Amino acid sequence: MQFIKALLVLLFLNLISCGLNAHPMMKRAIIIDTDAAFDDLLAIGYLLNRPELSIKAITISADGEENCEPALKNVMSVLRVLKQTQIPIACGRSTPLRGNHRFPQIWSRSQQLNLHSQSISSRALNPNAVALLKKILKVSKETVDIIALGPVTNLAELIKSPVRNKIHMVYLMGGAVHVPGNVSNKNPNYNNLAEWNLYLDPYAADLLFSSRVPITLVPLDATNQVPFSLRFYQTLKSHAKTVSAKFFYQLIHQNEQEIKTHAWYFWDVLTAAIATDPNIGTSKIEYLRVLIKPEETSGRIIVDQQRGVPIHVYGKIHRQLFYHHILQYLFS
Ligand code: AGV
Ligand code: CA
Repeated sequence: MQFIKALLVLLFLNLISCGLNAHPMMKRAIIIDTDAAFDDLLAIGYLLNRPELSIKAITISADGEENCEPALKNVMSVLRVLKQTQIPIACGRSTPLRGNHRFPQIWSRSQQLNLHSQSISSRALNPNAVALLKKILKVSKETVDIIALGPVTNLAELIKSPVRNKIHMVYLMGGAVHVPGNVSNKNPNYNNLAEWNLYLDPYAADLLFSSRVPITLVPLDATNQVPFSLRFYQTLKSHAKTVSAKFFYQLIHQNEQEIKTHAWYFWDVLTAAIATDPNIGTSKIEYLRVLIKPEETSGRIIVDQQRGVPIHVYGKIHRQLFYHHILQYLFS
């Protein structure tokens, strides 16, 4: 009798724990929207290496740092190295929804990266990112997080569709809230308050912000705290032992010059890390809005208690914890 009682108690406890933990093996669904620059590739590598995530698709914002074809090739190189070529990828349109802001062509690093050995089918070059995003959201049983690492052109088109209700959170690298922007770095007299990702398609950024889709913003205020320091670069070198760590080290090494001039940050990698570990920094709600016009302030974020929308904004970052994550998920 005693034995049966104990068995029943055990059975009961087991049922409760299953109920609390309905799908212990369920992975968190993620979509990455990226302009496939060099730190985007590190961010993608980081996310692919996090075991608790399931990356459902990678879409290219082709009006950012890279055009569609080199961007696809860059992303495919990462998928090959990490043996995850089954993940669907698609290009978005190559122009902003409105306006004519563009990246300086010399910043396109894909030629330097020399990753272009693979061939791309002409079908992959069709700008069907928005269709892929809609499909993934439609078939997904649970809500999906989107990690946005470039201009938000694709997302602004996506949120016109009712499937936007399946978006749980957009983690966005972009903007400068209480610090100067980076668009003016090459020309200090020009729009010194905007950040590149929002500047390239300010109209799309405004649509996304005003849509009320939940946004967690990782602006320059946060990313300025995680530079590619020379010291950390040396640490990465000594950790580059596996095939994939060597690949990522090589990517970084190709940009040694920028790292030495202190112009580089782990912009997108920090955003990916925050999406997976919110305790890497602290955030608070701010009421924000994106300016589209006039040109001198186009793409700039302003705090506006009346007309702004509530957004989770990251401020202070625990730099050591973040660097530790890079070593653990990109270099081991
Ligand atoms: O503004 C930061 C965004 C991030 O998504 N990008 C780089 C990251 O991928 C644009 C950018 C700012 N400064 C740059 C950038 C620079 N000096 N070189 C290339 N891209
Ligand atoms: Ca980027």
